[in-house]
Amino acid sequence: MCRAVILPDDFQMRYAALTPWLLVVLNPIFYSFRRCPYAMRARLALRVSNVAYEHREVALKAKPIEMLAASPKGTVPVFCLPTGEVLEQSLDIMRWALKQNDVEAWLPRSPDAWAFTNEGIALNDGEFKAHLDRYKYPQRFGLTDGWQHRAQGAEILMRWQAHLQMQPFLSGHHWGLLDACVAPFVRQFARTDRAWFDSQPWPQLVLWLAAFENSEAFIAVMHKHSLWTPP
Ligand SMILES: N[C@@H](CCC(=O)N[C@@H](CS)C(=O)NCC(=O)O)C(=O)O
Repeated sequence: MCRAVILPDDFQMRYAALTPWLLVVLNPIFYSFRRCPYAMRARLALRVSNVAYEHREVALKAKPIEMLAASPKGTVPVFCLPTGEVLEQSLDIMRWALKQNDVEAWLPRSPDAWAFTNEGIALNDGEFKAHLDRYKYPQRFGLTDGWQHRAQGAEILMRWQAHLQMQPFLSGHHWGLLDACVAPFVRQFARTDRAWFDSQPWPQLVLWLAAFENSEAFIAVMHKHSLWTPP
């Protein structure tokens, strides 16, 4: 359970219009893990939206029963709204947050921009994430090394490099949803062997990643929280 307030089952449907008012009096609860790239991108969107919420830092090896009761699938991030609605996907949390407040115009503004963003996120979360995991942890996948997957992940990064040669951000002229979704994963890829990453023929990608890692937003969302313990 997210909280002790008991709301009727059909509350969301009947009183959806009350959500902004409920948010004023009750903070949503956010279960997070600092190093998780999915949680990172959700934190980036929550921060820019300026929505108030209660941060609950969890250990993946000892997830609190409160989180598992709200979201039995057991992955972070999880976002529990005061209406009783539970968002269990980082992308849903990001879209929800930006729908509340998108002051920096992270959301795409045209159907074409949406299509490009959605395709890019699917590529990142699907193919790229699979290569990243196998490059970083080959033994977990019964591989002797991850070089093949590093090369395949690099092909995708070269596509980002091609975009960044034409525009400063993946989302266009300013940082947006696609950048925030992809950057935490590119960061993991880069950190596996930084010297190798920095010496590849993708100078714009290196600069884009460095700007992200040094940004106020990234530093803020990487704040170290103590583990949450139930009161
Ligand atoms: N599709 C999910 C993926 C979330 C995910 O896989 N999170 C990882 C941590 S980075 C997790 O919680 N894994 C469960 C575990 O390690 O026990 C999302 O976008 O939120």
